[in-house]
Amino acid sequence: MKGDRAAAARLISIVEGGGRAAATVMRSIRRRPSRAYVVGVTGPFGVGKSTLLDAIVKMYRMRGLKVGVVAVDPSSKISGGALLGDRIRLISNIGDEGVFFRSLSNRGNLGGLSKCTGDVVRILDAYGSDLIVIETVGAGQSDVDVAKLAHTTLVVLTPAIGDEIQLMKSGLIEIADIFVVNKADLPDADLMEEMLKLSMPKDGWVRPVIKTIAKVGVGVQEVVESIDKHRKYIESKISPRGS
Ligand SMILES: Nc1nc2c(ncn2[C@@H]2O[C@H](COP(=O)(O)OP(=O)(O)O)[C@@H](O)[C@H]2O)c(=O)[nH]1
Ligand SMILES: [Mg+2]
Repeated sequence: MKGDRAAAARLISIVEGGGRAAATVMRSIRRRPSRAYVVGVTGPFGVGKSTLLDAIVKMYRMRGLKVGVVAVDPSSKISGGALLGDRIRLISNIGDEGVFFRSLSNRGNLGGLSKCTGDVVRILDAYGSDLIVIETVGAGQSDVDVAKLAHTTLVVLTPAIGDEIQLMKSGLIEIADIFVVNKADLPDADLMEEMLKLSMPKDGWVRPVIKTIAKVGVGVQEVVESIDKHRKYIESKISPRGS
């Protein structure tokens, strides 16, 4: 709570371990009201979530915000290398004391990953983060759960995901507050954009569809502006008089 980085890292490890020690940590952390704004970034594997996240974090850092990043990795054989990939890609923000990055894996944490993510968010909040970004692989229950933790949920897709039906079935459409069509340098980005624009508003919020080329930073500014706009929108719903 004094902003000690090493202490925060240690507390996260304790919470990952679970059991009595974790419960004790969380009991004292939960007494403190949360204040950080939480953004979820989800979508299928390889669409460019980490790349986009990295660019978004950089923009918020330029505003002087302290940022926490939680990458939830399902640690399957397929994505075994993703953990390292994420670490390397996020290197542009590593070494920056204003960014706290942590990967979580569900190894030995069966069924508890979502709970653990929530606890880690609370710890990074107590540590003093202004903004916390959670990245999940768009593969089921953990995404739906993460959407509950996040104030604003970004669903990242690419033009290549042509199969509309499969997309609907994945449940990703329902949880989005903002759609991002990344890899807009590939063909058919407009098609994907148009398709997503047909989706229903969520709680009266008309969900923006933003095309990006995250690897070169195109459209990232617009994504950040949409996050800010959505934040204002939900805050106006919670306290209409701004109190
Ligand atoms: N063509 C293209 N490739 C991109 C873009 N953004 C990211 N990538 C690449 O897509 C791959 C997967 O990116 P990554 O951020 O790891 O995806 P994640 O699995 O969703 O986190 C990497 O090779 C990136 O360089 C983009 O806008 N256009
Ligand atoms: Mg990633």
